[in-house]
Amino acid sequence: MTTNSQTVPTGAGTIFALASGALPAGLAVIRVSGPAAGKALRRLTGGPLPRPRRATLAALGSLECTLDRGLVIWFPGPGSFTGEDVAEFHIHGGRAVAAAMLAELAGIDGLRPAAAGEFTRRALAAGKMDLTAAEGLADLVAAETEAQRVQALRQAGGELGRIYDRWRDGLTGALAQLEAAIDFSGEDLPPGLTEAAAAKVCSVADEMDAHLADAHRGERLRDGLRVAIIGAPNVGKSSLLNLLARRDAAIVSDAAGTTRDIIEVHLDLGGYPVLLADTAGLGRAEGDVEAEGMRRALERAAGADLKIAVFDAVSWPETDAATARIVDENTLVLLNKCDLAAPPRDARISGMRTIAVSAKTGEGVDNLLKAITEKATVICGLVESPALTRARHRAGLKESRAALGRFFICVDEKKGTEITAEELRLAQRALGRITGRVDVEDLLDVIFGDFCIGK
Ligand SMILES: Nc1nc2c(ncn2[C@@H]2O[C@H](COP(=O)(O)OP(=O)(O)OP(=O)(O)O)[C@@H](O)[C@H]2O)c(=O)[nH]1
Ligand SMILES: [Mg+2]
Repeated sequence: MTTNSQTVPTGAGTIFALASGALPAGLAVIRVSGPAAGKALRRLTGGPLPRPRRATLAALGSLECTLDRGLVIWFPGPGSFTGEDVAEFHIHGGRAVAAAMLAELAGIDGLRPAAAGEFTRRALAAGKMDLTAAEGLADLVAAETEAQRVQALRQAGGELGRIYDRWRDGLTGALAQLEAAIDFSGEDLPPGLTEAAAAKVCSVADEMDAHLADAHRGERLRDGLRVAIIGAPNVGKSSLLNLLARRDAAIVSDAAGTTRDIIEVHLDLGGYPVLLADTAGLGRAEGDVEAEGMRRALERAAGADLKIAVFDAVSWPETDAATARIVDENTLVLLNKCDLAAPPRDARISGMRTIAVSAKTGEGVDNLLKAITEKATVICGLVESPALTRARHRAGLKESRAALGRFFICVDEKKGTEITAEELRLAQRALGRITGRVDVEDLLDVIFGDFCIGK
């Protein structure tokens, strides 16, 4: 079984920080964690510790003056977020109230302000969560859309970490069998020991391959789907962006070549995070600026998860060749300006069905939104098994899988048991780095550079 052997170096002492968001607000939450948390709670309430995990109303402050009236909650360790004694103060969210409370806490012996991410570091140190769960928690705080929230909540609950732990346990079992072979070499060994170990490893490798062949869906959902609007000048690309964004993000005019650079807007479309890009019209470049605009447009189209190719309904069935060339199965094909000319329902371009819209009247936009959401569900929708969500996870898994590949070669070529076992150890270690079961010290600064919770 997995043992939690993490040792996370954290600063000593009792830390405190504002755990809630920007002030002023209705409420603010200050969290204190460490051996002096109980002392801080008693000092600020002027009474005994309240019953654990019960919100209790108290006047907060010093003997001389009350700073605020609020709720306090006492979480004695180890049953707390950090595993240490934790006190929470739910106060009014005024700037002066929070500042006075923080100053009062700073004046208590043994207390100091928390460093970025320090509460989470302590939770990791106490084995309250693995590294993927801590990342999930950061993603949950950052989640802007419904699908992101669900993915982050699953990861924060440890779903992803449990899969990697299970694989690591599988490799540990196989390694134990090989190590037995090393220990008893020269003596009579049960036949087929290496083969039995290899069979175990094989099932882990198969699961890993399936997990890695996910078309980056978890990362796409976390980072946002990149959607590019492409088309000839004046077909209504910027009008469409503005309509979807519900604001005038891009300049619209009847002069061809209005948009020269890429204009991006962040949207929540059907629960999916979308980074929608308007681009310069494709056509004949009149000068260097137009040429560069077109180059950027094509580059964006090539890097997009989904393209929206816009054609003019008025000139249909004549279509712009440069736009038609980039149409593939990852493209939604639009005939815009259908308020001026209604194309037939079965109009196709480059073999793809078209969606008739009018960026001017909003006609057909519901169909477009539905089509985008359907594509997004295919590209990054949640599936039953949790998806990896960061390049860090992918790199660790690839490293682990590569070591397993070398392990299989060693088995096939009947290399020494010692060399064979070493590959398993490397694979196991790479998995352990993802969950922070090993080498977590090296990873923390990288990870905590990324986010901070509770500070
Ligand atoms: N009637 C009608 N006019 C539209 C529609 N969409 C856009 N237009 C008009 O078409 C002109 C060009 O619109 P834009 O949105 O600037 O077109 P664009 O594709 O971004 O053009 P460039 O940036 O120059 O490549 C403007 O006058 C718009 O008002 C539509 O659905 N119906
Ligand atoms: Mg434009």
